[in-house]
Amino acid sequence: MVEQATMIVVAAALIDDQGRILLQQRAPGRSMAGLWEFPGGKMEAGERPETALARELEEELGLAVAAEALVPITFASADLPGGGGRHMLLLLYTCRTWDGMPEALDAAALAWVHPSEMRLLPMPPADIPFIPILEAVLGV
Ligand code: 9L3
Ligand code: MG
Repeated sequence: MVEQATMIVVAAALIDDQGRILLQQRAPGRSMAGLWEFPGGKMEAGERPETALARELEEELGLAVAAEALVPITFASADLPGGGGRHMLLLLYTCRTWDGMPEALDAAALAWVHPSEMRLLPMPPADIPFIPILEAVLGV
């Protein structure tokens, strides 16, 4: 059996001054198209998680984020889509300060939502366990 490294995915809950969180809708043609996720993506070999997440937020949203603005909150493991028994580890950070206005450079759409509204949007299975944890962080 060939050993494969666990895929590590870093993701951010960007929180605005009204306590809303930014979700992006995965674009058509991608895996899990149409689902609303916390922005982020795969950590590349040799990258620190915060560096990887800042890179993803620049690529996907056009934002400049300082590594110190990324606060690690929790993690979850999930099966990789497509079966095969491979899994990924998803690391969630919060972020309350950034430079720029988020743009959907990679996603089909962006939405600022209150944590309670997240349950109305279809999300990747890996992201759903983060909702009650973010509610606790935000005190709602
Ligand atoms: N994924 C799940 N939830 C997220 C993110 C950013 C990513 N919040 C999953 C989707 C893919 C894998 O992680 O299966 C890699 O993500 P991408 O590189 O396709 O964005
Ligand atoms: Mg991504």
